Amino acid sequence: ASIPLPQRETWQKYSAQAFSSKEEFEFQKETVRHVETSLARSLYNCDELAAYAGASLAIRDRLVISWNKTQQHQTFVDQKRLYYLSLEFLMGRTLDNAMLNTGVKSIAKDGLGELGFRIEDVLEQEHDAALGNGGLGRLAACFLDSLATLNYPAWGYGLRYRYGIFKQEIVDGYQVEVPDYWLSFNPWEFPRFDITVDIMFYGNGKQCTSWEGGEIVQAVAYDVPIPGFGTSVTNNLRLWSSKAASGEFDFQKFNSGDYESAVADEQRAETISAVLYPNDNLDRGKELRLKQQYFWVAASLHDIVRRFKKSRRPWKEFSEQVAIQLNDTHPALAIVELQRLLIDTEGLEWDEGWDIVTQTFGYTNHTVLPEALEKWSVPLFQNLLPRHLQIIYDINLFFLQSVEKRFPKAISIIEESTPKSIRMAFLAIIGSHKVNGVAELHSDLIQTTIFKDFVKIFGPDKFTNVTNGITPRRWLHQANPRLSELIASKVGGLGFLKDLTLLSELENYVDDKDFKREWMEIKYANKVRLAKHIKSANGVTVNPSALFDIQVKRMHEYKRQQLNIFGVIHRYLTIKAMTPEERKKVVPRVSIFGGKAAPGYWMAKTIIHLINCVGNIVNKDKDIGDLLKVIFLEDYNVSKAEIICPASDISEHISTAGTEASGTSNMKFVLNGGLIIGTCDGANEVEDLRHKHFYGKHELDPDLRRVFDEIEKGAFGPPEGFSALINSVTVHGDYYLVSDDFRSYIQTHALVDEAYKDQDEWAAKTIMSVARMGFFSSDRCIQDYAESIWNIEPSTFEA
Ligand code: B1H
Ligand code: IMP
Repeated sequence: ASIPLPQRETWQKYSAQAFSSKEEFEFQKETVRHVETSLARSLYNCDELAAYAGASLAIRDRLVISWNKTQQHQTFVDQKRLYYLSLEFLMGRTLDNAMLNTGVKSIAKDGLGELGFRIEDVLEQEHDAALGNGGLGRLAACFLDSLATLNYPAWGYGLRYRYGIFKQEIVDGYQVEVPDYWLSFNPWEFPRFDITVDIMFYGNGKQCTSWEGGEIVQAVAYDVPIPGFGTSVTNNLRLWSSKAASGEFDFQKFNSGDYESAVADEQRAETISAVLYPNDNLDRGKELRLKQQYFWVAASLHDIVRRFKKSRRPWKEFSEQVAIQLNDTHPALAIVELQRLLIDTEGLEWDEGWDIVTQTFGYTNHTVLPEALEKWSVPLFQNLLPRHLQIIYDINLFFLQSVEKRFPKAISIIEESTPKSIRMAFLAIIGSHKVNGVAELHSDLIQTTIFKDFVKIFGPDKFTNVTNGITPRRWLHQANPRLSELIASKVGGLGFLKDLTLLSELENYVDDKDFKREWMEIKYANKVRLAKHIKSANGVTVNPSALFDIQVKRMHEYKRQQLNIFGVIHRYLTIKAMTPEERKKVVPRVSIFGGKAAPGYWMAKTIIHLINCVGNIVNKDKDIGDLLKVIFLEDYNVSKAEIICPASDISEHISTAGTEASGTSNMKFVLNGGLIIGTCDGANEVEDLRHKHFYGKHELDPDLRRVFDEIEKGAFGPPEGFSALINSVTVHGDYYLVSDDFRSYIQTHALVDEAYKDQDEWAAKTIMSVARMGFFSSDRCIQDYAESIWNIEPSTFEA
């Protein structure tokens, strides 16, 4: 419904202008106006939350103008767009980022000051948008920032969960999950009640070319503006929310007096987008999860196809206009759904359709862990999506026919288990034109192990690597403004935030005394800030001069927080056994942990409990004092990470060799001037070691034995709670090779202690590390995708 031609000139006369930094932004005036008119408050009842709301609405107004202009421009030029399909977008807070990206933070800071508020307190009011579990979801958020910053026409598509990842509380040392209802006030989303798609489930697809008689649920679009840094391009993230379809069906129920069951229908429909599955690197195969996937994929594809059709191009141009990236296999159903639309609805021949499909999709693999590779039970799938199952069988049949006989069942999409299951990774490979891993080692590994047969069939060109990256805007400029300023003063201004390779200039300052002093002062100030947080959250006083050793990430056995806490116990026992003279040489340490365990992951919860129990003993031990403190930070999330990453001296990335595809917090810590401890490559040795544990004799390292003895003696509380954790190492084959790596882990920490004593050399090491971080920007990563996979071009417009 656009405005008729004769009235458009008038309309344009009154149309709001896009924000330009030259234009005076009357922040105070607009904030007060929003507090008074949008919120109906006044100077007599404006608390920090209202100030946050008013400021957000004022900033939002600017953002929305650029957003509308960007969308109009992109529609007008009608070039190829990227669609990034991800079940997770771990965005964190928006206001601070929006102010920095649009260049109005200092105006807002001063303005809020004049109005009687500290900007830090106002920013604290915002609830994190936590629609993700961990690295995979945060990666999607960094990608959106880079796509907009680099002016690419790109949309994100996801689900608008009513509950994001649960809030973690620690009660008596145990994790307790609390629902995360984050939508009570969210100024950053725009409901589009006019943009809806009806999505069908169940029914029957027996006639081979159609699907009918199912249950219908409605998808409603909610749009979120994604501003680029230092550009007027503002892209769109579209999240779908489920509600009952408002057809005659409902009216009949209402009219016939069946009010209760009509409401029950409504609730069942709303359940689809109600909650994010809280598993990281784990597939549980639940029907509701499959419903979520299809609901989101079908709504998104419908929208993408509708937009494509507006330009009336022939179908063969589809993949010249549309690139769709699959963030892991969670959206792999999109391959099947597009083929279904093309052959069932649009009437294309199978082969015509299939060419379009395979030219359109790219698939990113994020994990080799077998328990994380998605499989769907065929009976469950058949019941929910009968027509899609037929299409999958056809895709599989044509694929198997096309390859030589020598490939056995190993490459079939259908696994001959009981019941049979659908291997989503295989479907994703077969239906895409490119498959990529997320780090050099990981990409090599998938090509030589889980996907090696497909490399033989399709050739090596279909497989590639795109090393992950992070956005330096949020993870340096926003999280660590002082460091960002200091760097800017040496590398020719803030331009490095858009070209991170400029950091290499810092190599010239590794011997600059003044620079190093300021560098270390900033680190110290960031540690003081974290120490304050620890004091208020944990009630423990930590010394900011101590070495801060941090491991924050989802709790998982493969990530080996257990190795870390066993090492901490070893350190504790070692210090306890020292003479006062020896103790003088000890480098004081604060071991900091944080991360959520999936609610059903019992072993991960046990590790959290052990960390808290150890902290409880060590932190109260007067004999140890400041030499060692052990902290578990409750409810690790994006906004806490922004405080934590700038405050590390050392961070830990110690997963079992070959298990962590990439990791991205490693990059955040180094970019903020921390060093890291990490596992070397060794994926090939892992299987041999596991075999030895099972069949050979394995002598437990005596120091690790001592750690276990102490736990078993009850030094940290009733030992029964920890027996499964110890047994997993001593009795059950030590799958994650904790005992194999314990010695070298302890030795590495000894090296760290020695290195930390020479603060000057330490400063030089951290500066050198930052100088070499240029590669790890998500801008480089997105450029790589754009050129080698998506074939899209940037596009700007006159603001
Ligand atoms: C990563 C996941 C993941 N890999 C299944 N795989 C999920 C798998 O809900 N699920 O079923 C959720 C998440 N997440 C992470 O991706 C890797 O472990 C990291 O190493 C990597 O840095 C990150 C981004 O590529
Ligand atoms: P869609 O492609 O129809 O989903 O539209 C996406 C956005 O592009 C809309 O919200 C508008 O901001 C903009 N837009 C859509 N159609 C037009 C058009 O015909 N001219 C200019 N902008 C448009």
